[in-house]
Amino acid sequence: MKLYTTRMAPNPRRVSWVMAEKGISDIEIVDVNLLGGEHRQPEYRNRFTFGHLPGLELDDGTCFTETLAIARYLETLYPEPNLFGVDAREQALIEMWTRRAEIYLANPMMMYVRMTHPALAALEAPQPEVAAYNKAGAEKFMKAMDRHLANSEYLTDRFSMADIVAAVGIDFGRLVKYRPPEEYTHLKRWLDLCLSRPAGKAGL
Ligand SMILES: N[C@@H](CCC(=O)N[C@@H](CS)C(=O)NCC(=O)O)C(=O)O
Repeated sequence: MKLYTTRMAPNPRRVSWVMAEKGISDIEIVDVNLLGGEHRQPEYRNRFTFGHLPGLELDDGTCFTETLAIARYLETLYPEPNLFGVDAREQALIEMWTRRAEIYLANPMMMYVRMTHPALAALEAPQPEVAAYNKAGAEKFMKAMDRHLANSEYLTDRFSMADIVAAVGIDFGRLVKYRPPEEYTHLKRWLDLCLSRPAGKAGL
């Protein structure tokens, strides 16, 4: 199995984090030069259809992208520690928070940083108004998260994939020196807790 990935990028970091939580070390790592556009070359695109990182290539030649598809595949192969839920209730709650975190937080944060950081102009021309719109959208979700986290240590009853998606999404903002609004104290407590995990540094 080969993981096509790159350091510092948020989607690859989510998979690196999952691998570190599960102690997975037997997957070959192929470093792809994102800013150099290696993922947009025909060799990569033909393999994965999209020029997206991370991508997983199985030993039988099957290739797929999408962080959550890769993370779920790894969960099946390396079930412990469980990150996606052990019963119907837990699976539903983790799925809900994972989807919320990806749609309303991680994706807008990614667009905000991408439309702001000068080095990322190599991927797409910066557009300040798009950056501002996405930052505001992410912060609206952070406010709701802060309310929820006032009564919950993690997004669900215990640390899960949802926390990885949300924490990586917010922490990607560090690239443009972004910090969540200070009044979101419960969010800060939760973010520090997630980032202090040994696996929290994976992929940086
Ligand atoms: N929905 C995809 C998004 C993957 C994605 O956008 N990855 C970024 C790196 S964080 C990428 O490959 N960008 C390439 C580009 O924009 O050219 C996932 O969850 O894996």
